Amino acid sequence: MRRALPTSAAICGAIVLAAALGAILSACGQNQSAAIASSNSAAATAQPAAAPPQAPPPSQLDGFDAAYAYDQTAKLVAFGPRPAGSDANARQQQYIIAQLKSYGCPVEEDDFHSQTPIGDVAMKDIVVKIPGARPDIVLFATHYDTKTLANFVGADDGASSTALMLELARLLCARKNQLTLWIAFFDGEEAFNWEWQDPDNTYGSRNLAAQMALDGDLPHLKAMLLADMIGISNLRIERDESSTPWLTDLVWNTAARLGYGNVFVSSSLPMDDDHTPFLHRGIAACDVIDFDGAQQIWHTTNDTMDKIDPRSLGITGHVFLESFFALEQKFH
Ligand code: 1BN
Ligand code: ZN
Repeated sequence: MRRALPTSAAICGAIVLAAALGAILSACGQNQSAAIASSNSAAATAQPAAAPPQAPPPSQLDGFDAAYAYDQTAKLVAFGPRPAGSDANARQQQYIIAQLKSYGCPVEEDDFHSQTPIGDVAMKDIVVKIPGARPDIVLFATHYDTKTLANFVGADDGASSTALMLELARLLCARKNQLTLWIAFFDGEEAFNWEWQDPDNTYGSRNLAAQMALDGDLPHLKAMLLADMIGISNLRIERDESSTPWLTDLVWNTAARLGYGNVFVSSSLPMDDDHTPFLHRGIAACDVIDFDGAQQIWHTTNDTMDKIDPRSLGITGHVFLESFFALEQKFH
């Protein structure tokens, strides 16, 4: 392990203890025979959920806890469909903010309104701003809203990269960083119409890029790394043709050095996503997305927790951490 970063064991311990206590208390509150009868009938009909593959230990991933990121993915999915403007989206916002604050992260909320095909929608970008020794900024980003589609819970498309960023925030808010690091959780990435057609998409990232320009932060922004759809098994991430070549090289070279050359492959595809508003403003940006591999489940009700593999979260988390360290070397 390259640096001592905090473990999530203490947090997990508290959560497990609270969950166990809750389960005992609720079981105690039920009529015992009714509880046994209902658990017997559930056992007769329900298929046992397959256990997820074993996550690599944090000691192999610079401290990144892939099992914890997997649990966070499940917790986000449990909010149900969470398109921008929905009640579930608002509950998820409060959960993300509470998690970040529990890690000691400095959190800012940016509330804004967007004109969309369904009218005015209130949205919120959540941005962690971790001061570093230098004013140069690296921006990590994800979107946390889900596509408007009945029963769509976005385990891969929305939850996986949001959980990844939560775990990166837990580690990097506790580290003394050389570069200033911002971690953005964007609302409103998804189009409200079925088709992805400008300007009906990337509402949250367009809002942050415009805000950074207004506030004079954009000249300090050296690199933007976006994660989207990084949670499925047999992850295979192609280079994005519209991303900035030197930054894509830095990420792909980092992945190869870590032994993930079979995941971060050399073929490419063109992507439009939350990095685009930053590219349009002249910022180096890179989209880390497994779009091809996830096409079977993309924007379908099959994008569910059983498709998520903690090993994929671990690989992506490891690559983001080491890419940040490589950027610290580059801009020292
Ligand atoms: C990613 C996840 N995207 C939407 N949900 C962006 C995208 C836009 C992907 C167009 C494919 C085509
Ligand atoms: Zn999507």
